[in-house]
Amino acid sequence: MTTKTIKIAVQNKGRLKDQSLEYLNQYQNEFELISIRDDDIPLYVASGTADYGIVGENVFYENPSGAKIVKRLNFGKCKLVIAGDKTKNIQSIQGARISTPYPRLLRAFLNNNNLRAEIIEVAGSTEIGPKLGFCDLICDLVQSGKTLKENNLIEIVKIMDSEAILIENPTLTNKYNQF
Ligand code: PRT
Ligand code: ZN
Repeated sequence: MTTKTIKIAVQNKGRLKDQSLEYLNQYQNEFELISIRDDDIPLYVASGTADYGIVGENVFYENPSGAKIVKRLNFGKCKLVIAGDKTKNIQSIQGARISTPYPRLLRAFLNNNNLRAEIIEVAGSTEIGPKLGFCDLICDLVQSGKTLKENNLIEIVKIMDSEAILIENPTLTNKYNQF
């Protein structure tokens, strides 16, 4: 029987990189690492270019791919929230302009709650939008809450919790059982 080196897609730089490598170091196996931007990890795994991947749940659900979740990894914890200045509350969402790097997750939340709002997709630095008048509210990740505070923003509602997850190509189920 031939054994094939398992290919694992991990973030090439950024918040999940070091802990992803630390997690994989617990195993004896030789892995072939594919280092890419986190947004592309679900697609690489779903297409079979990588067998497994490590990515945040927020990225996994924002980029539907067909990859399957193997397990939650207990690092990279954060939450996706809608936030605004202190004059804003849950009623402020209806009709608001909300900027976010996660338009799909925000759209699903709005639809599930019968809310209508304008979604403005941005790549980053979401938190400076309201004070520049670019948007009324933001929808972004929060960990310590420091960035919201620095921008005089408060959480209005939580959309989801997120942590790093191990995902696999759907055709692989139970083929490798080292994880
Ligand atoms: O280049 P690439 O596309 O791969 O990286 P990226 O810039 O998209 O992602 P990166 O490296 O910033 O984050 C990777 C993953 O880490 C995210 O997809 C989340 O799953 C997870 N994660 C955990 C976080 C945070 N915590 C986090 N705090 N990702 C981003 N943040 C940002 C947040 O956007 C906000 O601007 O940190 C700021 C808030 O942090 P606090 O501590 O001030 O609340
Ligand atoms: Zn990214």
